[in-house]
Amino acid sequence: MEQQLKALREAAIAELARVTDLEEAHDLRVKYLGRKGSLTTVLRGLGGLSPEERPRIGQIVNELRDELEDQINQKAADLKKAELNRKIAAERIDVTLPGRRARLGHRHPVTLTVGRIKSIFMRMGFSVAEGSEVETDYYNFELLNMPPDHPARDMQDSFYITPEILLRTHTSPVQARTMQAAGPNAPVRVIVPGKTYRCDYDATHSPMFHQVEGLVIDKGISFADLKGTLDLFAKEMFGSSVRTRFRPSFFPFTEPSAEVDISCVICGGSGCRVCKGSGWLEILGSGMTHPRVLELSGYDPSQVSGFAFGMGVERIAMLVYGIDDLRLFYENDLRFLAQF
Ligand code: 2U9
Repeated sequence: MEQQLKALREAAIAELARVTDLEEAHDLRVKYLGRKGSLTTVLRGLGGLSPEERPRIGQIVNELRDELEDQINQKAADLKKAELNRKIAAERIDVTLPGRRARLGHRHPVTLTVGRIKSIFMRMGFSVAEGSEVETDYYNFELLNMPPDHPARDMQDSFYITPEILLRTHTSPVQARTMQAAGPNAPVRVIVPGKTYRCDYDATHSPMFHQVEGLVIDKGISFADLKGTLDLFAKEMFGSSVRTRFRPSFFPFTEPSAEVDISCVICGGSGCRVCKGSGWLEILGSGMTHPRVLELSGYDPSQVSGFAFGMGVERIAMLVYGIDDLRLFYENDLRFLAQF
């Protein structure tokens, strides 16, 4: 029995010397010390020994178990330590590596377009005004010659907060407020960029979109001023070779009113897919400020006259950059946005 234990000890120690990883150490522990392990089996066999021999052999078995347990634990600890050292060595930080550069963001194409529009009008002497995106029905509709039940209100399905308060459907309330603040008959030359809201969503409409509107009021302002200003704007925005065309139209706040087209930026006017063969692209709406609108904000239409215009910024940006779906502006896909 003693011989058998000695051989078992030597075999275990020799095997332990060959162990190279934690898994092998675990297997070895199971093989010798586990419930069905070699040493446990010997321990069970003690019952067959004589009562004199049993304590002595029992002690040897216990000592051997403790010894093997210690040695396997030691080996496992050594292996763990070696593994950790290996990891630390591999993860060594190279302090000489250049730092990772933070990617610089840039302006959104709609912001870029608002910026260009503003700068063109500012060079013509316009000032810039901004206002609230939440407005009263009075400023958004009534002061612009659209009393309750006016059919023009239906064209712009609005987001109402209460029956009196809504998200502005155009930036026009800011012009009305500008006129009131300037005082009766004081000259105004202002553009108003900003977010506007209408219940609409497809490839060319978004429930939130941007407008730039403008208003000029002074003594003797005529349709010629309107044409000259907007023709110059079109040439600055789309290139000096574009031509403009003024088509009769209707808005409740201007009379007469005109849609402004530019010669197609793609084909130059000969007709293509973008201009649907017409050679023209609509870029904005305009007109002479309606006498009633002047009156409603405290001006005297016998003393002063004015013109006004309004454009959708997304539409202008689509024409400038050649984009065919307005929804791209709001999907926040960097593959799209990084191109501007
Ligand atoms: C005041 C007086 C007049 C603003 C104007 C337009 C013509 C116009 C549309 C263009 C496409 C809106 O973005 S769009 O959907 N706008 O055509 N807007 S004149 O006229 C005013 C504004 C305020 C006191």
